[in-house]
Amino acid sequence: MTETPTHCPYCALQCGMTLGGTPVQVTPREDVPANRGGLCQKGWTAAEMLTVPDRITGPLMRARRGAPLEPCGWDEALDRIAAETARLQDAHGRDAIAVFGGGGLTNEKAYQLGKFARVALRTSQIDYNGRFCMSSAAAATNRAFGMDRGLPGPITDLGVADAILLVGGNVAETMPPFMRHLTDMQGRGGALIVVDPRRTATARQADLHLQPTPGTDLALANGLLHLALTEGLVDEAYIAERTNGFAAVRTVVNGYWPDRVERITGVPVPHMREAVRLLARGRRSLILTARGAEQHARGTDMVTALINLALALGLPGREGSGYGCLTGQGNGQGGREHGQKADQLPGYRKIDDPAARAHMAWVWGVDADSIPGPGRSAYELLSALGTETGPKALLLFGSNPVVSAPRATAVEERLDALDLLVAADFVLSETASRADVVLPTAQWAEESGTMTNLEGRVLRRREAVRRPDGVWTDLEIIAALADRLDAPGKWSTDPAEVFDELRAASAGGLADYSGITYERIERDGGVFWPCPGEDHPGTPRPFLDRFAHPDGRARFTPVEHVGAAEDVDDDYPVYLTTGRVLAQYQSGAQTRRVRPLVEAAPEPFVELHPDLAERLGIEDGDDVRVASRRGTATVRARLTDAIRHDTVFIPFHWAGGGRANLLTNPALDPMSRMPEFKVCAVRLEPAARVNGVAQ
Ligand SMILES: Nc1nc2c(c(=O)[nH]1)N[C@H]1C(S)=C(S)[C@@H](COP(=O)(O)OP(=O)(O)OC[C@H]3O[C@@H](n4cnc5c(=O)[nH]c(N)nc54)[C@H](O)[C@@H]3O)O[C@H]1N2
Ligand SMILES: Nc1nc2c(c(=O)[nH]1)N[C@H]1C(S)=C(S)[C@@H](COP(=O)(O)OP(=O)(O)OC[C@H]3O[C@@H](n4cnc5c(=O)[nH]c(N)nc54)[C@H](O)[C@@H]3O)O[C@H]1N2
Ligand code: SF4
Ligand SMILES: [Mo]
Repeated sequence: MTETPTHCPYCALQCGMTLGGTPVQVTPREDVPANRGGLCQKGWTAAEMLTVPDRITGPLMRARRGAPLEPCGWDEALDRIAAETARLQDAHGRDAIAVFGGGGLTNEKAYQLGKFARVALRTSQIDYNGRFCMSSAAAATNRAFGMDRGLPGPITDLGVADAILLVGGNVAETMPPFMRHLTDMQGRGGALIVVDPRRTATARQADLHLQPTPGTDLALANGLLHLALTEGLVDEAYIAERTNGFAAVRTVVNGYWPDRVERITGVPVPHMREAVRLLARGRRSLILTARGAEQHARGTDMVTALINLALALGLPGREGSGYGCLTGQGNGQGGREHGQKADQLPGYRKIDDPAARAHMAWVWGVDADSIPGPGRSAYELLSALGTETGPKALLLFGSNPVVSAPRATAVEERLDALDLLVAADFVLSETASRADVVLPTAQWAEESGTMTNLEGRVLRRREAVRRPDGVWTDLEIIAALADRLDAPGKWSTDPAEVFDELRAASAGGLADYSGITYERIERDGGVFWPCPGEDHPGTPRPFLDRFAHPDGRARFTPVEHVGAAEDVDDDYPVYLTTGRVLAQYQSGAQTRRVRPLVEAAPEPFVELHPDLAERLGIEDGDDVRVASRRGTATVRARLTDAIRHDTVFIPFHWAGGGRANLLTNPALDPMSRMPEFKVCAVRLEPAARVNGVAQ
């Protein structure tokens, strides 16, 4: 039986696994440092996705809005898309067609999708779900370091750290094998400090848990830096030698004296003092953020405050230390480098940079003037669909925004206002089921390509099983559409060929992949970018000698706490935060189809403190109506004293009336355009039951 070494279809840890046998069996790989023989329940059950009964194996189309989706041929489906595209672009201009991608797509697909938008459709209207994911951390690291790469070094650096401050990440549920690196560290005497409004499974493993009000991490970070200054813990020599701009930050954090920060965050002063001492105690410390610190209307500034702290302690650019963001989706890192972002060209180049445009025009064999400029960011794009001035058609590859976008009902209205919605997916997700044309794609183990994991290590995803008849790969779909649109240049359907083009496209850019080959990845177990030549070893730790700004220095930026975009008041007196549970992935389009995962996490719920529940007359297991200014969701109450009294938590993996995103606030960060998924104001009440159904 052939055994194929590959990686998990889900999150950014990209755990190594071997696939083999019939039916396909998953075996964890020992040779991949990220998981070293571990997998989470989603990884163990990943093969079940290959045989889900409602897999789509042929294109579907509806004759008109309101008519049912019916099977059709590939030519018919693709011809209709091409004809409608031409008609809409003739009538409304090139930007009439929008493209929405995903951080789960391989590097090859992400690159080809960006090229398709710019060269075949010549639309500026492309963005992707990564905007909802780590865009605030990306904006903050670009500002501070001149470059955005997830972790500052190999994941094994974590196991030998002296201390790790993890802000807004619940890795025990979102990347379970990641915990090994943290417990390795603790086993060697290192300290884990977790900042989370909930005492999560991760927080329970911590040496110190700080439990702030959602949306107050910036004040906390400034408070920690204030304490570091008063206790003489900042690294003045490093600040002088490797950074710019500390004076302004010093002035701002002066105003964040401990009692004030305790009032804003609810974190007791002794806990803050302890956290700073632990962080400053050894030579190797890391500050890591995940979505809890980033998905805010001031997410970029929040991450910046934490980077300021890291810089003041002299951590970034030293082996084994630094600041890192935990990317989320399987290719959350690579997906943000190769041009599916509204403002970006491949190699992490800026789309409004004339040199970048000239380079890409050369690679693509087109005129630089024909490459469109920057488009709308994800939520702005979704909100513009079908409006007077917005796109009239949307091509969707690898996202399910009906469940995952903020203020989901408004997004549904926009999708329904389109002339044409096309979804490429392997199942009828809630968004695909609203489409006019559905194109069935190959998935994960049925195709090959590369993924860049949270370390910045480029890995090989290998084909292990034959895809069902009637299903095309995303690259085949893009090539067939490019052909029908008479697009110039080459549109290969072979991932290896597309990767070679991507290498040339990225050459000289920040995310330079030009020295990475499939052979090298296989031989070395992955290659870290940047890797500007085949004789270059790759870059596990990018900032050891210099930061990526022209002067080689990191930049401090002073930032002030402003609080959540929507604060609690008499009408909506409770904070809502949202996130994940172990057994479900994202919008649930995949994991809600895998039986053991459904058994483990069958339905949405709201986590609330027993004291709050008592005040509201809610008991464990009751149906609860949770209302915000955007809408109402009905979910099951789960009482736990692990959450603050003033905050409730709803995971966002389910569709329908229990959707967390019926409630969330789409207030956007001014720099990253990240929506505020992690805090809004809600009201709770027991739900009435009519004939046994919660109302
Ligand atoms: N099981 C599972 N694993 C996943 C995913 C999944 O859907 N399911 N998705 C993957 C993806 S794409 C991503 S982005 C990652 C996300 O990984 P994480 O960031 O770890 O996941 P979340 O649950 O979104 O948020 C983490 C924590 O932030 C806390 N939090 C909420 N508000 C705040 C706040 O204001 N401040 C602070 N400090 N903390 C706050 C929440 O209580 C929560 O415990 O997970 C990846 N892995
Ligand atoms: N309230 C709230 N909302 C959130 C978040 C939160 O914390 N709270 N987190 C946000 C974050 S971090 C993220 S990353 C988003 C994610 O949310 P989504 O963008 O909805 O992500 P998925 O559910 O992974 O959707 C991927 C879809 O594409 C399909 N798919 C997977 N791989 C491929 C492929 O290779 N090709 C094609 N054509 N299709 C594919 C899957 O079947 C699925 O239907 O949700 C965001 N929404
Ligand atoms: S932690 Fe992530 S990559 Fe690893 S098995 Fe679980 S879902 Fe897959
Ligand atoms: Mo994400």
